[in-house]
Amino acid sequence: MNKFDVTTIPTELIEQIRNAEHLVVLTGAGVSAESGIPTFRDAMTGLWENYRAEELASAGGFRKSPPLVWGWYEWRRNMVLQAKPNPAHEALAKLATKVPRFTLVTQNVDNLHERAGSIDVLHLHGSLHSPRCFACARPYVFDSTIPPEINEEKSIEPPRCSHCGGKIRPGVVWFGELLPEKIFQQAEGAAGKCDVMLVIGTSGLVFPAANIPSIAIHNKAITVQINPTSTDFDSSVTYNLIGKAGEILPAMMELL
Ligand code: BV8
Ligand code: ZN
Repeated sequence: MNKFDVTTIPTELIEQIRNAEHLVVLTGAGVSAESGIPTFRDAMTGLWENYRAEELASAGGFRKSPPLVWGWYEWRRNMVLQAKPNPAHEALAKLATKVPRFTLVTQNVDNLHERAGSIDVLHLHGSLHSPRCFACARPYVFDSTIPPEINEEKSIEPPRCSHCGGKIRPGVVWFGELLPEKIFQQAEGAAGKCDVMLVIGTSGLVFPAANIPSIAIHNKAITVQINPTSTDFDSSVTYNLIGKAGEILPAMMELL
């Protein structure tokens, strides 16, 4: 794919971001792609290639085969801990300082936004870094910050809860599970009040997270999609910037 041509960023968009009262950003797996983190569907490789993501990322999938699912999450967590935030994460952390109000909502379960300096990130789908007991929900603390060397893809027996002996599960929201209510309400509220929203690196296939941009569009906010491929948002956003987040966002910051 050829490099994004920064001169195609409309000047009126830069003005609109500069004058934004409340800027909301929604990110999906695409914002971590340039950190080398496979997007959700790309993560179905090796041991997991014969499974649908919706199957593994579910309580039923975990009940059926805890080691297969726990191994998938530990492989993903290990990748995240070995990865670094990319220029897209860094640009968003800087962007927060340019406007009076800024809300960052993410569908991602990695901690790359935080490691780039973003604060108060609303994680709609939880986090790889906050496991808990599947039985009593007590939080579990990984016994070492550097995960076991899980480079190859393998099944791993999940650890046990020291309180009740239950299996430890990833701290993510699985398919069929409710999103964290307060966090989702905060995200919906921000989407309903913002005057500008950036929708970055999401295919918009997963609900109810995919409703967030529609709330902003309905609320007549200026909406901008940043994605190299087309999505259902193409025809309803104000601006569609076709390209990689790691190229477009730093270019935008230069112009701001
Ligand atoms: C629920 C954590 C209710 C786990 C994830 C309507 C309303 C409500 C629910 C539903 C509904 N219709 C269907 C449902 C059910 C289901 C759903 O949405 N299914 C889909 C498959 C149709 N939703 C649920 O189950 C939700 N729960 O609604 O509960 C309920 C519950 C109980 C009883 C009654 C009702 C829970 C959904 C949360 C699932 N958990 N993540 C984990 O990570 O393992 S979702 C997961 O997949 C990700 O978090 C992400 O949100 C989603 C998609 O992942 P990806 O495809 O990887 O990423 P993304 O979509 O962001 O696509 C990548 C994009 O990046 C692409 O567009 C690509 O072009 C772009 N890109 C690539 N490189 C770059 C780039 N962009 C910019 N720069 C680049 N360099
Ligand atoms: Zn327990």
